[in-house]
Amino acid sequence: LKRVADDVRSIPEENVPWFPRQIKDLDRCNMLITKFDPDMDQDHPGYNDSEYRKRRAAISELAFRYKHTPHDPSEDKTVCCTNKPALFNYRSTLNTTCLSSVPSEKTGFQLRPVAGLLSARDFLASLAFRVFQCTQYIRHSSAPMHSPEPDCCHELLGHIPMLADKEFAQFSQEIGLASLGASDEDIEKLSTLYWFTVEFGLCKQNGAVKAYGAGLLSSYGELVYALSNEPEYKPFNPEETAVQPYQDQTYQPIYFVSESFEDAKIKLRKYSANIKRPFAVRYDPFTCSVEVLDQP
Ligand code: NLE
Ligand code: FE2
Repeated sequence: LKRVADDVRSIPEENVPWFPRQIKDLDRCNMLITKFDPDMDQDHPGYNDSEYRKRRAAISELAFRYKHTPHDPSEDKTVCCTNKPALFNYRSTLNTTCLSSVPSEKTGFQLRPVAGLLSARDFLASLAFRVFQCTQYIRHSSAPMHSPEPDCCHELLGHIPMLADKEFAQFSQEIGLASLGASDEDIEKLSTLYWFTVEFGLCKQNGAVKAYGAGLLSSYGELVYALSNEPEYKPFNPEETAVQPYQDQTYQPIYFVSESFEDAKIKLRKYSANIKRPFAVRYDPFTCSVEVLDQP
C-alpha cells in the first residue's frame, strides 16, 4: 500500500461518496432520520405529551449545536462542548457523565451527542474514529419495555458497556472503517450486519443461547421474547445475514445466533475486510484521522 501524498486529494474514481477524514469532520455527519421523532410520528407514545415534546426539543437543540471544536467560548457553558464524552446535558438521576467515561478510559471510545436516529452512513462513519453518536433523551414513561428509537436507556444499558470491551471496540471501529466511502449497497449490508449483531445479536455460551445485542439488553420486553421459543433462530453467517430484510418498529421475528461472541466477531471482521473499494483506509490514532491509501 502506497500512501496518497496529498491528504486532501480527492479519490480519482468517480462516485465515491464523501466521507470524514478527520475527527472534526464528524460535525458534518449529522443526517437525521426523523421517522421516530415525537413531533412527526403520530404513533410515538409521547406524541400527545406536550411537556415531553418540549423537553425533547430542548435536548435536540443542544445536540444540534454541538461541535467537535467549539468556536465561541461563551457557548461552551451551555452546549458543554469538550472532548469529554457526551450525556452531560441530560439531567437525570443516573450519573451518566460518570458512566460515559468508562469506554473512553478502557478503549478510547468517545461519546458524542446526537439529536436522534442518524443515517446509517453517518452513524457507521463515526465508529471509524472511535466515536459513538449517543442520544441523550429518555423514552416516554408510558412505554418503558420497548422503544423503536434509540434513547439513553438503550445507549447506557446496551452500547456503553460493550464499547468498554477492547475487542468489541476494535470490532466496532473496523465496521466503521469498512463503511467509509462505501457504495450505498455496501452501507446497507453493513448496517444490516450491525443490526443483527451489535443491536440484536444472540450467541451461545456454555450451550445456552444468550443475548449480547444492545437492542435486547435495553428492552426487557424484547429480551424475554427473544429468548423464548417464539422467534425464529438462524445461524449467523455474514453473507446471508447481510441481506436479511428486517423491520425496526417492534420485536424482531428472526435472530441470528453465533457459536460464540468470539465467532461473531471473527466472521464479521472477515466480511468487512473483504468489501471492495477502489482505495484502502488506515486510521492514525495519533492524529485521529483516516489516511487514504492507493490499492496495490
Ligand atoms: N428496542 C430498543 C429498546 O427498547 O431499548 C432500542 C432499539 C434501538 C435500535
Ligand atoms: Fe443502538
